[in-house]
Amino acid sequence: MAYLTPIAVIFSVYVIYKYLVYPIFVSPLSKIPNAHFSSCFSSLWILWKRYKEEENKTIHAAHSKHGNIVRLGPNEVSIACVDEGIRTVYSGGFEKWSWYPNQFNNYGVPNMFSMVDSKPHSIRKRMISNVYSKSYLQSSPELHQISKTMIFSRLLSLLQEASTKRQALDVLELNFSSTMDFIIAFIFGLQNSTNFLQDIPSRKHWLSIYQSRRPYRFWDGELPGVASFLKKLGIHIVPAWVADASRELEAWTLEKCTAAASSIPPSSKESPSPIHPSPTATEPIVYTQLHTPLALSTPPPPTPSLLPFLIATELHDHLAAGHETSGITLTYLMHELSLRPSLQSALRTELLTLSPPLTYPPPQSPTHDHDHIDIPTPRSIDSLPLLHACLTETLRLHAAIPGPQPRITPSTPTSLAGSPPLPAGVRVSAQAYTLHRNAAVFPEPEKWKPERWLNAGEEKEREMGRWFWTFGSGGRMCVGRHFAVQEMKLIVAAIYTNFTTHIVDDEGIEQVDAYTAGPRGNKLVLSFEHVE
Ligand code: HEM
Ligand SMILES: *[C@@H]1O[C@H](CO)[C@@H](O)[C@H](O)[C@H]1NC(C)=O
Ligand SMILES: *[C@@H]1O[C@H](CO)[C@@H](O)[C@H](O)[C@H]1NC(C)=O
Ligand SMILES: CC(=O)N[C@H]1CO[C@H](CO)[C@@H](O)[C@@H]1O
Ligand SMILES: CC(=O)N[C@H]1CO[C@H](CO)[C@@H](O)[C@@H]1O
Repeated sequence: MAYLTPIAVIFSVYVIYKYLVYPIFVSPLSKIPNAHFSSCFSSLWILWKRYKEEENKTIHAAHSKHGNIVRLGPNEVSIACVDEGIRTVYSGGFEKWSWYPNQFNNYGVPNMFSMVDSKPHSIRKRMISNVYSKSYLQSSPELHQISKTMIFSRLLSLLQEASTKRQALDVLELNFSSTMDFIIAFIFGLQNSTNFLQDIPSRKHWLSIYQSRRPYRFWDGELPGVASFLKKLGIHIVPAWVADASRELEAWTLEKCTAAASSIPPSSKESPSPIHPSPTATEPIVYTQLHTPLALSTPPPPTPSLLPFLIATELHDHLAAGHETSGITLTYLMHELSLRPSLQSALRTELLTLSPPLTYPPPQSPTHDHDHIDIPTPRSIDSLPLLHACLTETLRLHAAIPGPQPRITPSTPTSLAGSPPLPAGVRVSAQAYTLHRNAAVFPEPEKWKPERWLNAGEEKEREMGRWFWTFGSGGRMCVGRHFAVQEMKLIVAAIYTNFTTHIVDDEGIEQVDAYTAGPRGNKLVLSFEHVE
């Protein structure tokens, strides 16, 4: 054994200590129950579960067995509680993990969702959040105009035609279309919006490239080094067309930004005079909101040519985050309602109290002049209790983003769920899927029961609210949640005022185990019948 020099001995002892003795026996994490016997010294098990798309299910099972905190890898834990749980992790001091920028940058440029550091994040969020606040959205003349156009000229006329012809519809695709048209019109202006509801070829093209990339997300998120190393050796685990698909979508968004820029009068780029909303044109609200402060920001963008990308990376994320999550939620809500005809009629009774009701064709407009029809105020739709309960319960049971939201422990050692203080740099996450299945808070958690949100009593409602995590919490909570809720309530109200729905084909309705979790079958086919 002549080659075993003292240096090699010291090195081996160090390696054994660092990779076995320390994580298994010494690390504060060693006091936390292991999800798998190997979790204390290896991440291979959890990586394998992620690769097989079983992560969320696996983590849920581990919490059911071991309690509110489990160890997933030598340097990774999952939590499933509110106190010393999501309140500690998501309300300050814990930055996002590199998993976000690895997957969610666009044009190679970070956006609000993918930024790791809280400082640039909060500057960006301050620029944007006003136009997504509830009070802004409820009183925005642009969104009012967009809503009338979407609901009466597009959605209801399309459903009326389908129901008259007794044609069943794939509501998943329909929902992606209506939520896309809504968010795009709000960001870029109605004149430069999509019309995915009616323009089926563009819709199919866009959605199919967007979704085709999903199976390759694992590599970018978890093992970005491995994919790029193998690529250098000429092995493409992520096919080249995935990058091409992303580039095509990014180019599409940049084009929309250019169009929005040209609809702001050039003389007043810094404080644009609003376009008066009309049935065909509205101000590009989010584009303008972002363009002005970014163009004037100090320090200025490193090069002026970066400015378009700073804007586009953000807006590209909003339209992606905005259409898919809301489309999935609407699909599950319509599925649950389609299973319950008597609930549909109770809901319709409630909807007919709106003033004016959302009946189609709209009573005030014999001429189909959309400037003269009106829709109920967002506030009045928002305050319908049964509609609210049905949506909230869907967001709970079928959270569109059900899985872990990874963060990193800060330099101040922090205890979680009764653990010893954890050192800096540990990956920690919670998942809505598990928080929403706490039977002490949500009895019979697997059942879709809107009544749990009706007359729950103040204390119970507060408790359920603390555990409700569909939109995350803290500084990185979903900025689009009020937009999503307002849009979804309006769409559901418009549909169930006029139609009843029945299931034609719901095969594969169960949710996939993925970051954004739609139905495995990628469809839900319903029939729409006129209300007598
Ligand atoms: C049902 C609909 C929606 C669901 C379930 C949802 C869910 C979420 C969740 C869970 C997060 C937090 C992620 C984390 O903590 O890492 C988030 C963040 C975010 N969402 Fe949504 N979202 C929805 C709709 C929207 C819409 C319509 C927009 C459009 C603007 C949007 C834009 C964003 C953005 C920009 C962030 C990042 C916020 C930040 O980091 O400060 N979302 N969303
Ligand atoms: C944006 O809208 C303007 C005004 O209607 C139109 O001239 C232009 O072609 C549109 N651009 C795109 C990319 O949709
Ligand atoms: C819209 O709803 C009203 C009342 O619920 C109903 O009388 C009318 O037939 C519906 N319109 C369509 C197109 O089904
Ligand atoms: C394997 C898999 O798809 N798991 C998902 C569970 O949820 C997280 C975050 O929500 C996703 O990133 C994972 O991909
Ligand atoms: C049934 C159906 O048409 N489903 C479509 C849903 O959307 C994806 C892309 O988003 C299409 O690939 C599916 O064909």
